[in-house]
Amino acid sequence: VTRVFSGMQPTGVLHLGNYLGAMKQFIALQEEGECYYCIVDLHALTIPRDPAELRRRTRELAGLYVAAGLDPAKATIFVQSHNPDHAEAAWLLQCVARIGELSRMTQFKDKGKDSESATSGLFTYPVLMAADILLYQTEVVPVGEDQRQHMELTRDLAERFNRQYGEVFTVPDVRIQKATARIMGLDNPEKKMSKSAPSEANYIALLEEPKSILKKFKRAVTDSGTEIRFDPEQKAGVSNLLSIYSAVSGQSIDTLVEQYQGKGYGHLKVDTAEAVIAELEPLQARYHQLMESGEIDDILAKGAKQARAATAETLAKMKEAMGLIL
Ligand code: AQP
Repeated sequence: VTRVFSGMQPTGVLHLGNYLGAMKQFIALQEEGECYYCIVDLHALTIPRDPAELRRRTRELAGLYVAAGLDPAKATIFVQSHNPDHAEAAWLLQCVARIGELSRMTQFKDKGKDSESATSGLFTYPVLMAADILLYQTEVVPVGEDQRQHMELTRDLAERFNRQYGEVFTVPDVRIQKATARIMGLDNPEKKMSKSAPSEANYIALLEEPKSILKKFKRAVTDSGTEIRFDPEQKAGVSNLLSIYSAVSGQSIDTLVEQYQGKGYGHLKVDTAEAVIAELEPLQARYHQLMESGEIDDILAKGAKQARAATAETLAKMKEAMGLIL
């Protein structure tokens, strides 16, 4: 069976981009692989957070994982900091990673490069991400397009470690779902939908009220034309609506384009909103039920045990290869 690992940060609200780009792949893969799905709370610390809010968001994300369809009987669902091997392996890998390659990470350049007060964790975070993945001898990592560069670094670090110290790691492959790899912001379809966007009009949160979802889609930025066709370059807004509608309805983009010939953007917006609401309604109902039941802490405790059991051997191999006494 294929080993699968991926994670999400318990920061901000989870949005439709995270769901379509990453989470839906997680759910599909749990049927065929040995899957580890992590809530990467240590990554969240790279930017100062309110501790109480971080704790709340961590449970919330676990609840969303399960409500969206991740099954703790099929996949290991756990919190990163509950398996101390991640932080330990990250240190070992920091002594393999180079300052030059970390300086080239675009996410670091965007978020922290010009700031003297950015934390050093923000700089080394891609190494922690590599440790997360490599510790599980992961073969496949389902992520959205924005993680491609971090995945290349992960592969480089695995190969370098294997060359320098002997074969310890599997070199993982990235899995990006082309059609939903980059869901764009509703208020600005030139940029990806993002939870750190300055305006709430940018994203649809997974727990958002139907009324608000409809309103945001109605106000989604499109273009001054009238023709509905799929052309991300010229018609980013309309194409984004088509991608979202197609992903939640299961209808192909070609079918949708045909269906909306001669109709206005307004129709497409309302129908996309309704399809999204229908997709999210059962998830929201399960989420509220689950959070009331208090089940989440048990699921996370079981996940932590399974995660620790899965990484002990690889961490020991890393230490031994690097010359530490076991
Ligand atoms: N717009 C997107 N379209 C498709 N996939 C996306 N992902 C994020 N945005 C989109 C994917 O979601 C997974 C979890 O991401 P994360 O928790 O690491 O957060 P992120 O990449 O930092 O997501 P955000 O929402 O964009 O947060 P900010 O604004 O803080 O950067 C990843 O697999 C990611 O690719």
